[in-house]
Amino acid sequence: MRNSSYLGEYQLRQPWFFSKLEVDIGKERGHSMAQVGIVMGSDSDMPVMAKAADILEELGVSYEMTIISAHREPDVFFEYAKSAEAKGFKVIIAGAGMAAHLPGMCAAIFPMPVIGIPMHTTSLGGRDSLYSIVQMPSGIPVATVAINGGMNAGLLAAKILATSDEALLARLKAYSERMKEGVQKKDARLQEVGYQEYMNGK
Ligand code: AIR
Repeated sequence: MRNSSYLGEYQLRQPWFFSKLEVDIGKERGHSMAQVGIVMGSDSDMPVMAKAADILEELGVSYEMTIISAHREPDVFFEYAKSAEAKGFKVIIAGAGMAAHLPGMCAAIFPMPVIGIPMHTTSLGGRDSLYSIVQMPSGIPVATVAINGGMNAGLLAAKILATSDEALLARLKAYSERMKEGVQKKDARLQEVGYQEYMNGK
């Protein structure tokens, strides 16, 4: 989805817009209330990055979502990465496509974990983004998830935060339990009706 009005529509539809408002109020007081910084190279990355935001919402983790292109506005990018620790971020989730330098450069500046999401691309199927993000030199790690792996990026950020947050850990365990029950329900139906009816009913 490369429609430039997409972001505006998404903001109107999604509750995170309201957390963003809270964060803006926090910013005026000189600090961010968000634990996770979600940053993407373009609004064309939004559908994938939204999946990270959705799971953080579900798990009750605060975040701030931003569009910054490391190539098209390097000064804005540098300011973002430099101020991220002071704003209170504990993890950054950075997604970009093509020559995707945003996650790696965030990791070069921000001293806490950076999770990189390689975007699928039409020309090279996302291998360009994947290699740009995963092949970091020694000393500057980026925890890279799958191509378009927005949801896992959000989950990984939550798991990192859960190492020092008992309540969040409990919510993550409950989430895993719901996932397990979902698979078991599917298998129970398969055993009951057989694969042909299962496929027809899908
Ligand atoms: N991008 C933007 N600035 C630097 C990079 N690498 C990436 C975006 C997006 C892709 O380029 O993250 O995945 C295409 O961006 P756009 O704005 O042309 O749709």
